[in-house]
Amino acid sequence: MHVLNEAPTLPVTVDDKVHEMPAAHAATVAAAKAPWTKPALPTSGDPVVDMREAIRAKLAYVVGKTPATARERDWFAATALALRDRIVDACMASDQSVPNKRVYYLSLEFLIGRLLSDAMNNLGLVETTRAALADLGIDLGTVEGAEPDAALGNGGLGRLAACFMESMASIGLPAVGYGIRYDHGLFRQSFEDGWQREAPETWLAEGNPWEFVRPEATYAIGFGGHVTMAMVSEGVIRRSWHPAETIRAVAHDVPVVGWRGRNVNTLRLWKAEADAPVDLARFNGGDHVGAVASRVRAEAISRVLYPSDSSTDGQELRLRQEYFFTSASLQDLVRRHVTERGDVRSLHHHAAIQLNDTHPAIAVPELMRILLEDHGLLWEDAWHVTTNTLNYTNHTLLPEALETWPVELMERLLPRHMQIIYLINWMHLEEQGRHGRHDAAHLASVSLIDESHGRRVRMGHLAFHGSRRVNGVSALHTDLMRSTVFRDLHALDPDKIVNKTNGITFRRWLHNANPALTRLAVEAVGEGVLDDPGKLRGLDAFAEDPAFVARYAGMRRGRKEALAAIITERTGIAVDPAALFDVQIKRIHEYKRQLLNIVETVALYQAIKAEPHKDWTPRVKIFGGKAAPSYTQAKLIIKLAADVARAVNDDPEVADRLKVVFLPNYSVSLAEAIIPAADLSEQISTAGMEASGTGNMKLALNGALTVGTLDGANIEIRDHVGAENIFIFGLDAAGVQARIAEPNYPRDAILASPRLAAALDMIASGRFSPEEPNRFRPLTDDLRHRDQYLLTVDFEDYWRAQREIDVAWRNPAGWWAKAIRNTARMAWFSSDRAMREYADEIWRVRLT
Ligand code: 26V
Repeated sequence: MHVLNEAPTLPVTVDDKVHEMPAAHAATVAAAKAPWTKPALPTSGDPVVDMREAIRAKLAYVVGKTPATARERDWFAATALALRDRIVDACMASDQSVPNKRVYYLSLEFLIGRLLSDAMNNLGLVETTRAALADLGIDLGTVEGAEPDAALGNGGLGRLAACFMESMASIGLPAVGYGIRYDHGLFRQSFEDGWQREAPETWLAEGNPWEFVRPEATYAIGFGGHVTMAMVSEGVIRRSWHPAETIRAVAHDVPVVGWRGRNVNTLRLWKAEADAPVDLARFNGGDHVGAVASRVRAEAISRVLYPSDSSTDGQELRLRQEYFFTSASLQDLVRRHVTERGDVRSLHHHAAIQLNDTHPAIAVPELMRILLEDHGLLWEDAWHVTTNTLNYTNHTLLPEALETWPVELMERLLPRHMQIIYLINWMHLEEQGRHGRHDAAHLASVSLIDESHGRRVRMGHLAFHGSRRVNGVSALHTDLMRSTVFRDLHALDPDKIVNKTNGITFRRWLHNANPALTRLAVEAVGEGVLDDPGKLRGLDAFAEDPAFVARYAGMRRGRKEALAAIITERTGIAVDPAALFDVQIKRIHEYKRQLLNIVETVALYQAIKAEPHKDWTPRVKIFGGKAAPSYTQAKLIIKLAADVARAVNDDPEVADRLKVVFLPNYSVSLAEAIIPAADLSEQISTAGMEASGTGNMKLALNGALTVGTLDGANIEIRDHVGAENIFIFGLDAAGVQARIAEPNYPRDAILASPRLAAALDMIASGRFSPEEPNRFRPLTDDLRHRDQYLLTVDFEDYWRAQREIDVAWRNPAGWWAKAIRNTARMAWFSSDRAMREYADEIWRVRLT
């Protein structure tokens, strides 16, 4: 047997002691620590005047406009640039010393939305900026509205990464987020006769005032080619990779300022550029188009965000994106570590890397490759460093969303990595043998390669095996990880899987999105609530205080009037702000069961028509969310919602007691407008299928009552807000598994519920689609014969819960008491709490 690498045997520390810094590097670090003094720009002593002049200067000298010619977008750029200077000041003023340990958060998605209000609020400059702009005759709200959303994510996973970045900066955790600077974020959604249409999103069309381009942080990323082997000394073999193609990754930094401006972290997004802009040989040969072909191919990597989060289509470009950003990020952080500490062997003492789902799982072989090839470590040492630096978060157990890549594709695109994966796997399986586990079924289940339908690399298994800690995102989801997808791997190392229930940043989802509620909270329990969400608990004492309740209800009424105006402006539908606003906002997925909500809407419609004179509780059903462009069934669900909306909204017999609205182009900004106006939050996924949910937390925090299943974080929300303040229905995860195993479940459930049968019949009859009567047969046939998501089974209990909600709404004092208790008891769901738990138990970073 040969040795796996030729590196000289240097001592490797296996403990967690901090290393002595070699003298040469100590000097570099000392130079970096030289104190920074702020440029002595003139100041008037009046912060509003200073801000006004700063904005005027940016408008003139950077944007190149006068107040007379400036458009709203220009005012936004000028304001953002003026604020960015303050962020730089805050950054330079904060502790510049090298932290003992940094967190690196690798995510293919950061759904950050708009940044202006975040930055102003965290710097305490909202009122100063408002007054400065007012001096110039400009309304702050208009300027905020001119900022495009940075929609660099699909949904929950990407938004979680954005909340975590904000929280890490706020709690003073030194961190760098790494991702891709997509030219085009998530597509823009519009409706054409109720059908979803997609258009490219163009957030960078007029540049991005928040970012700093860092051409000095550029890395070469290889693809394809071949691997050579050389015997460098007796029995010592070194392999090296010779890529056929290299692409440049150029850093673009977005500063992330924390609460009260105390800390500033960086979100480093990579842009793909060609090694050479034109192929000169081809150009000179007259092939002018061919000469730029490789550039087009290279730059395609950061061109567009993949708009599906429901199934892997195994496209090569997606794998290229994953490797591109993972390699650039690892090269960057290893270089930073070596510059600061001099010795790559201590990487795990000073860096904790978090893999946000499996999208960066190629980090396992890539970090190994860097350590083996670029730094000459021995295999065992490289493996020690790798598996003590990496950690992996799983965000879904749905089989169709678990990433696997064909071995053949990996061998072609990343031949060296495939070799490393084979070797990791070989050692992993050998280890099983040493523990007496020779049975084929066990080995097949823990292998990094799935051999059952073609040979594919299981990215979840790879990330799991290469990580020190693996976490789920709610208590239930983590339990299911242990008992299902990762059962056998978990048995090998029972301490590896830990739970870290998700959280949300209260700065964005309470303070910025809902200043009226924030003011109420501050008045009731004091300013301290802005720093310590635990103080929200004090609101409990006001839940039945008539004066407070009146103000809380008034606050909600204001938000509902504002949302009603948006609804009318965007859909032409008039809604009554006094009605119950019933909200389901999230990606359109069968497991999230928007269809359950629509079928219940149809049943309610039939009930109203049957008893038109009954005193029905007025409701507005509000939907928002995008379907993946290739997800046919999800797009048909949107169309059904639109067709039902048309019938219901126009029916004089319903007389406004039921309205159905589908707001187009759901986004972070739209969420910020909807959530404070919601009375009811629909969290109705099939139990066991929603890993956590975070919209559920945002809505409950803002005082919406939840109607939900015992799924994901709903269970923990119930535990916090109290079972009497939430409406739970349906089967639990164990019940779902048991019921799926029973034959005939959809048929039995439909037979048992005449109401459900009638609603399905109405949809199937073409009543909502007279121009195409069979349009919704794919939906109704599926429910009648398959119903993978147990909609029919949960329907009756959902109906019961909804009628209970109708009754509860008719008792305003009771309703508002529940709503206030929801707000009061949601503090635990702050992403600050989540980040402290990660810091303690996964990253082992001490917070100062
Ligand atoms: C999966 C895939 C599959 C391959 C194609 C591209 C793609 C893109 C994204 C994903 C990730 C889907 C997983 C996800 O978003 N999970 C959500 O994570 C939230 C944060 O933890 C959690 O609250 C949601 O319950 C969970 O669905």
